[in-house]
Amino acid sequence: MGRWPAVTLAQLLMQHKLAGHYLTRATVTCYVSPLMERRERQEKAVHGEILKMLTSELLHQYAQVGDCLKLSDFLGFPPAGAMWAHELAACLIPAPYDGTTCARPGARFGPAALLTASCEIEILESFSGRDFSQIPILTLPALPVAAQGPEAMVARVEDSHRLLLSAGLPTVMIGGEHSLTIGAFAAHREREHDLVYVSFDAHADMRESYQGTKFSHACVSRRASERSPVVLLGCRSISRDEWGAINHSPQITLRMATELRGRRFPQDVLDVIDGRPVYLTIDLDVFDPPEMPAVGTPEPGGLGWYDVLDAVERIMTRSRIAGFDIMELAPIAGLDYPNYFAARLLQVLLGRWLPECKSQEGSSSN
Ligand SMILES: [Mn+2]
Repeated sequence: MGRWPAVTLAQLLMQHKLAGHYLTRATVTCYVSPLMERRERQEKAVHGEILKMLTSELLHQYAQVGDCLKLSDFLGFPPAGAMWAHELAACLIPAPYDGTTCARPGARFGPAALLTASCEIEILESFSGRDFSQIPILTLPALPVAAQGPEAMVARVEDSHRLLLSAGLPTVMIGGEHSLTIGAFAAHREREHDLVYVSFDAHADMRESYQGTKFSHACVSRRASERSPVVLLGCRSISRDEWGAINHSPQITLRMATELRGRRFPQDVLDVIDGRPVYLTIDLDVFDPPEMPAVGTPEPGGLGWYDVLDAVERIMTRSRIAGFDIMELAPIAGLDYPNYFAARLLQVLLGRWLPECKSQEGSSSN
């Protein structure tokens, strides 16, 4: 019980591509007998090389059809030492989409900018003291964009997450605009019905619909609130209608940026979460624009680096984070700092998050 199915990395890459391309529920699992797995492990060094060749061949095929780009591996590392999918610590899903962005577009370039910057940051992560060269993290090819519109793209994100989660893989999405979180959250919510949606965002994203679609970046929290309790942290831009929706819904807890600035954290938020699993979404515009200017819709008076990290740490003392995403990086040409900021944020969050996943994995297989 609790054993993750054995899926080779190459199969996973192929399945991910199929899921993105055809929106199917492609069969994800390929079970092998324990005996065979043991033999494979003995031959791991050899197979690792075969895997590498197979993977690069698959990626070459993607490039040929032009629908699935392989970006840099996070921190410049392929998932060293991992041969089977269940040996991976996490899968990163780059989602380069900004189809409903209404202010400055560019979030489609966010995943590539974050991953490129990540290749230059220190492998040893100072906050957790973890050596990331020893953590097998798979950076999947960029999710192919659905040209039909945001609903189709959200469905594609949902299918991809569902596929990876069914293989027991912890997922992290790199955006891309915030609307895609609707799909990621839906896939997680399907597996964990008591999931709480926790959002760090300058905006409430509580609109019923926006510019003709319910799958806009401005409607993310509203869609989540239809299924689960929602906690909005760091807000400072809310429309009159959104205030109405927030005040009328017992499902929603709102804490403005002023309540979190200065490394403070409203303790009562933990009572709302109350030990339930959390899906965490970070819209980078929650940060103060001088710290994080590379977002489509900046708002003054945001949170600082340590405000957010402290808050996440407080949440993790009481709850398990089921999955998370970092969204809305819209790179500014000639200004690299925000890309490094986003890359380091991903690394620090992974450093805090992954031990929890691994301990869970240990306890579930016993
Ligand atoms: Mn926002």
